[in-house]
This record gives sequence, structure tokens and C-alpha cells, in this order.
Amino acid sequence: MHILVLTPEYPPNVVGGLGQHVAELTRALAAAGVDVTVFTALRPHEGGEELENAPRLTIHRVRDAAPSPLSFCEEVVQRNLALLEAVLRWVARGHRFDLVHAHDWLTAPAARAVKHALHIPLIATIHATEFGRHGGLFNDLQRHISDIEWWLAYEAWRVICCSRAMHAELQTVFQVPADKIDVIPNGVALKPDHARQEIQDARRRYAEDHERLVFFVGRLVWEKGVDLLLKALPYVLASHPNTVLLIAGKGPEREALAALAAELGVAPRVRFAGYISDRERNTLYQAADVAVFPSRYEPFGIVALEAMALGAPLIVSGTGGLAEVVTHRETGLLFHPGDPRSLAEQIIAALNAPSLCRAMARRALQAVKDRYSWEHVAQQTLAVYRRVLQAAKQDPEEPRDTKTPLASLRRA
Ligand code: NHF
Repeated sequence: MHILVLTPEYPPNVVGGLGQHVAELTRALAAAGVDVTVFTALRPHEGGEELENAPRLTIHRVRDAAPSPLSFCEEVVQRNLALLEAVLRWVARGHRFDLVHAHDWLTAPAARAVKHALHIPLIATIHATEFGRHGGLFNDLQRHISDIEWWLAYEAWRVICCSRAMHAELQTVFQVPADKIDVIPNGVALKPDHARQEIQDARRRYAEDHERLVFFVGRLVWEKGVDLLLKALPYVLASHPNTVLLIAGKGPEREALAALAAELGVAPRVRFAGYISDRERNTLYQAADVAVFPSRYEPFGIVALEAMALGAPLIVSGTGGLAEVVTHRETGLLFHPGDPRSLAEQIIAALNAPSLCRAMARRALQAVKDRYSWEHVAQQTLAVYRRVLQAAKQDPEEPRDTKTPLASLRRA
């Protein structure tokens, strides 16, 4: 079986969970005997080899050569044209694919063109929606992105998503029929095997030995809810004044978060680490008293699996995939989404009860081992591929050209 994968992110250029997902999935598929060819577009500041070959896994990193785009949307279209050109060049050299698998809207135009031009089935994984990321659609750009997401879901033979929450969201936002969607949770491949000294050194970069360390890592964007963590901090400090909040990651909210910390009078207890390497992140999970992910919107939340795999006691908001991955007081603590008082209560509960934290972390590690491996994700994805290829064989006329005006279909 030969799969063509279109993705906006691939290592070394990873922005978030999508990039991690595609990297781990394609490696696991190749290990399971599937031939995988990845095409990913490089933005101007990104690097990486143009062509990389691993056993059964070929990665094309495509830089678009178009003149300066006038808008973000034009840039996306140019990137898709560059991807399409690279795919066609590869096909012209005699390479063949059984199906195309696209991840999120940024590669949708190329994916749709490949589907119809090569006459192969399209599978789409939708990792997150524009509607969900902003809690609604408030301007033309957001509506445009949402339309492309809808288009991708419409064109796809099957749609994959990572949680039951996303399964419901895709039905509500895009009217995707429930039986066209497969839920395949993400995986994690980390092990707590770092030396004790390395963990202690990482901790000492941010906190004194007598201080309690609360750790967040992620993109600093509204949907991740880091402001809620800052707003919870005064309540936490009232009962645990020796608490340090470590915020790792970068993003557009960085300045606003620093200003909020100052306004709340908690700035001296907050450390902004900026971008940290994966290794440092992994040691910090093991060094922290508790890891907190206060997202307002989280289709899955691979970070929760990372914390569970590395033994960090975990607090997450009871929303989206997070609420499916974490069971309250079993494998972590949940708080009411968007509520800093509720978050503070759970942080205080965790800091007050180290033995509960140890027990939850132990059970969380077991849950990760039992349920969340990338091999499992690859097998489930492979089952979807097989099912689609089987159905395509029985209906050789599919996929057909879409002649219906799309705008009337979606807005009807
Ligand atoms: O983990 C990978 C990731 C998810 O919740 C995450 C998200 C984007 O928002 O599936 O995709």
C-alpha cells in the first residue's frame, strides 16, 4: 500500500500537536509495512533537507518560489500550488499512490486537486477547527478558513478526528454525517528515563529546592488558557506562598500574559522560559510538582499524554479531548473550563496531597501504556485505509468530479 501524506507541519518544523502526530504516525505506518511519501511545505524561515529517505518513508520539503504574497490567504494558495507541483513531478517520474491523506485545512486545496487529478480516495484528519479555536467565527478570515475546513471534510471519503468531542464538533460545525467519521486518539512515546541529576538541574534553573513548581508548556495563544493559570495564582499563593509558576513556550500572547502577571501582582512568582527543547520539557515534567493544561479548547491535548507518560501529576480543564484522556482523581484532576477559582482549588488540592498525586501519576502511566501507543494509532489508521480502498474497489467510478456549486451546498 502506498500512501501520499500532505501536511502543513513535519519535523524539524513543528508548531504543535499536528506536526507531532503526523511525524509519529508516518513513522509507525512505515514500520508496519506501509510505503509513505510525505509532502510538506516550508515557510520562508523554516529549514530541513529537501528530500529525506528512511525505510518506506520519503519526505519532500517543498519551498514555494512565488513572488511576495499580498495576504496570508494568497500565501496558503501559493504553498498549495508548490505542493501540487512537487507531487505531480514525483508522479511524472513514475511513482503511484493508492490514496491521499491530508491533515487540516492548510493542505486542503492541494489534497482536493490530487484526489480528482489522480483519481484516488482522499482521507482527511481534522485536528482542530477554526470555529473551536476562537469559540465562533468573528471575521471574514475565520469564515474563509472554516469554509475550507468544511470543503476538506466534504471532499474526503472518510474523516478522522482524535476524540469523541471532535466527532461531535465536526457534526455540529460542518454537518459531517456521524458514520463518515472515525475517532482515533493520539499516542505518546516518551519514557521517564532521565538521570536524577539532570532533573534536579532543570528544576533549579527555575525554582529553589523549597519552592513548589507548577509547570505549563504550550503555545501562548488564547485557546490554551494560560491567562486562567495566572488568574488562579493569587488564590494558590494565599495558601502556598512558595509556589513558582513556570510558563514554557512562545506565542502572540506573551506580552499580554506578562502584563497580566504584573497587574495581578504575581510577576515575581512567574517565570517565562520561552521556547524550550523537547529534552528540557521532558525533564521539567519530571521535576514539576504538578503540570497544568488550562485550555479553553483542546480537541485532544497530546501534552496531557506527555505529562502522564513522564509521571507528572496533572491538572487539566474538563473540556474536549482532555476530559476524555484524564479521569478526575484517578489519573489527574479536572477543573471547570474557564474558571480560575476552580483551577486554583485543584492546584491547592494537588499541592496539599503529594500521596494522591503519586497515586494518580502511577495510574496515569499505566493508562498511557495500556491505551496510547503510536503503533496502535497506526493500526487503527491502517484499518481506515483498508476499508476505504476496499470500498473504492467496489465503486471504481469514485471519486467523481464535484460539479455542484459548493457555496450553495454549505450555506443552504
Ligand atoms: O492534540 C493532534 C493535535 C491535538 O488538541 C490538539 C490540537 C491539534 O489542538 O491531533 O491537534
